Amino acid sequence: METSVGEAPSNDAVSETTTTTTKPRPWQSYHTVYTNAKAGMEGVDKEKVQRIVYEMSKGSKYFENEEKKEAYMKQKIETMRSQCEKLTDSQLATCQMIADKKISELEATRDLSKIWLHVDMDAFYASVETICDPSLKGKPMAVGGMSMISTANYEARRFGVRAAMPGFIARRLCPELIFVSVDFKKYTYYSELTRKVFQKYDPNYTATSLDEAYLDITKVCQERGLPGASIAEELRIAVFEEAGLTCSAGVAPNRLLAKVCSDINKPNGQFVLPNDRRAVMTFISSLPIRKIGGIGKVTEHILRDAIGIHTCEDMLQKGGHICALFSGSTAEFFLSVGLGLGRTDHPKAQLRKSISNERTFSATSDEVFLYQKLAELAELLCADMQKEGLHGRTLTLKLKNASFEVKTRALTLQKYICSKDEIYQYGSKLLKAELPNSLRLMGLRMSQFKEEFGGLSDPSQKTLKSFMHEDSSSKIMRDETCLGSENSDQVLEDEIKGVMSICKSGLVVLSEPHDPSESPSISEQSSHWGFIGMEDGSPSNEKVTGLEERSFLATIRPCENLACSLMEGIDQTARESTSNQPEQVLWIADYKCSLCGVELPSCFIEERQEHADFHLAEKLQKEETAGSSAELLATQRKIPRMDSPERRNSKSKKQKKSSDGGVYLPINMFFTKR
Ligand code: DCP
Ligand code: MG
Repeated sequence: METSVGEAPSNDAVSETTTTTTKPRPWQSYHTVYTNAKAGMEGVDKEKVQRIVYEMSKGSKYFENEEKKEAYMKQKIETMRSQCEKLTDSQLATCQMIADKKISELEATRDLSKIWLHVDMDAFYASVETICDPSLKGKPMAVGGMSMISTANYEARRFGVRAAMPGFIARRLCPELIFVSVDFKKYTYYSELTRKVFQKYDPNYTATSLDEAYLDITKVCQERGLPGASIAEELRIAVFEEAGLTCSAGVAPNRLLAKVCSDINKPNGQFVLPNDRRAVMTFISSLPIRKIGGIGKVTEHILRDAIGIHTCEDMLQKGGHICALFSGSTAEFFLSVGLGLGRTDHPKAQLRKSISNERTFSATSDEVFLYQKLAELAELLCADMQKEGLHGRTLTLKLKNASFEVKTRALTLQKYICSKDEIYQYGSKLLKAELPNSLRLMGLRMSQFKEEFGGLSDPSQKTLKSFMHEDSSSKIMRDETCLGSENSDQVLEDEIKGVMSICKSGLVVLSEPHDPSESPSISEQSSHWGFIGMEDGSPSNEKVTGLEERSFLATIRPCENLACSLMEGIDQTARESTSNQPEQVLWIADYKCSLCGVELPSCFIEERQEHADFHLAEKLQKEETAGSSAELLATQRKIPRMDSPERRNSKSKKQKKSSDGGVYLPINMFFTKR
C-alpha cells in the first residue's frame, strides 16, 4: 500500500508524444473525455489514443458536436483574451485591491480544525467483477459493452481504455480486452459492505456514489489519539477485510483537498495533507487547476490560455484579472481554490431549486406536433410540481434542433404559477418566438419557487438583495439566467447571452442576442438546465458563495460592463442535483442513467455529457434507421447477428463478436453520418 504525505502531484501523467514530422496530425487537438487521463493511465501514449478516437469517430455527429464544442471553447478563450487586453492599468490595480481584500476575507475563514477523509474504491465495478470471477485477475478487462464502458481495470488502463469510452474504441486500443456486463446488484451489495466500515469511523459519512465517500474523522482521531494517516490505513485494511476490495484515501483539512488527495496514490494508496497552513499552501502551489473538482476542460483552457493560470497558486497571482473578468461568486471560488480552502462541515440536504422535464423525438418542424409536445410537458411539469406543492415564476423552455444545437428561453412572471394551462400558456409564448424550427428535443423547467422552497413569498416585495440586483439590468439577467452548462465540464458560462426586455404583458423576458445558428454550441453551452441559485458549490459540494457576495463585488467592480460581458458560473452541471432531466438522460437519484442503468455521480460532468451524447447518437441512429429505405437498412444500418446468413457471407472483417454476446459495431454504423 502506498502512503505519502505532503507534496502536490505533478500534472497529468499521460505522456505527450512530441512530434518530429511535419505531417498534419489533426487528432492532436482532438480532446474528448476519452483522451483524458485517469489514475493508472500513466505512460499511455496519449497521441495514439487521440488518433484512434479521432479516426474512429471522424465524420460522425458526435465528432461534429465535439468540433463545435472545441470551436466554442476557442471563441471563449479569444473573447477572454481580448477583454484582458482591454483592461487598463488602473482598472487592474483596482481589481487587484478587490482581490487582495477578498483573499484576506477568505483567509480569515480558514478552518484547520477538521480532518477529512475521502475514500474512493479502486476500479470499483471491475474489482467487484474480479472477485466474482477470479479468472479475470491480471487480464485487461472492462465493465460494459461495445457501446459504452463503465470502467476498466488498471491493466486495461495502460492501453488508454477508460470509463465512458465506447467499447468498440476500447477494443481497438486493446484488442484482448475482456468485456463483462454491468451488474448493479453486485456493486450495490459490495458498496453496502464498504459503507458498513465507513460507518464505524464516521456515522454521518457522506456517500457521493457507490464507491466514494467523505468521512469526518476528526473525532475518531481525537478519541483514539491517532493521526489521520493511521486511521486511513486502518480503514482501508478494514474495507479490504470486509469486502475484499482495495480503495484509496485522501486525508486533508477540508473535503475539496481530501478528494484531490485520494487520487494521488491510486490504486491501493493514500495521501495525507497535514492540517497546517504552510503544508496546504505548498501543496496547492504546484497543483494543476484541473485537479480541482469543478474545474474541467473548458475552464482549464480558458484560465490557462487567456489568463495564464496553470496552477492553483496562479489563481492568487492573477487575482486582479480574476476579479476583473469574473462575477463575484466565480472569482471567490477561484480565489478560495488558490488558498486551498474547502468545506469543512457536513454537506446539508439542498433545497430544490428547479424542476424540469424534457423529451427527445425524431426531428420535426410540424408545429401541431411541437405544440402537442409542449402541452404534454406542461402537464407533466404541473404534475411534478403539484406532488411537491411547488409554485414557480420562472419558466424556461429548452429546445434542441436537428443539428444538436441547444437553446433556452426563459421568462419570469410577476406571479407564481403551477397549473398546466398557465405553464402551457407561457410556454407557448416562448415556443412561438422560436418557430419555424426543426426540433428534436423540448424541455420545460420551472424555477424561482415560493418562499418555503427558497423564493420570495411576494415577488413584488423587494428585499435589499433583490433591490441591489435590480439596480443593474445585467444583474437581473445574470441571476435569472445564472447560465449553467450541461455541456462537458466548464466552470464558466456566458453572461452576455441574455438581454432583458419588458413585454406588454409585464413579463420579464430573457433571450439570447446571439443568432444561435452562428455558433450553435454557444447556445448549448449557455443553456442552463440545472437550478438557479448559488447554495451549492463544486461537484464535491464545496460551498462557493452566496448572492450577497455576488452583488457586493458587482457593485464595486470597476469594469462591471466587462465582467457582465464575460463568463460566469461554477460548473452548474455539477450542482444539478435537483434537476429531473439534465439531458435526454434522466439521472435516477442523481446518479443512475434511466436509459441504461450506468451510474454516473453528478461530479462526472464530462462523462455525463458524453454519456448523454452517446444516447442521443444511439437514438438518432435508431430514428434514421427506422426512416431509411429498406435498401439502406440492408446495406448500411442493419447490423447482422454473428450467426445470421448475411453475417456469415459478409466479407467485413471489422465486425467482431463481443465477449458479452453482443455484436461489434464499427463506428460508421454506430454513429449516424451525414
Ligand atoms: N462509472 C461509470 N461511468 C463513468 C465513470 C464511473 O459507470 N464514466 C462507475 C464505474 C466505476 C465507478 O463508477 O467503477 C466508480 O468510478 P471511479 O471514477 O471511482 O472509477 P473506478 O472506481 O472504476 O476507478 P478508480 O477510482 O480506481 O479510478
Ligand atoms: Mg473509484
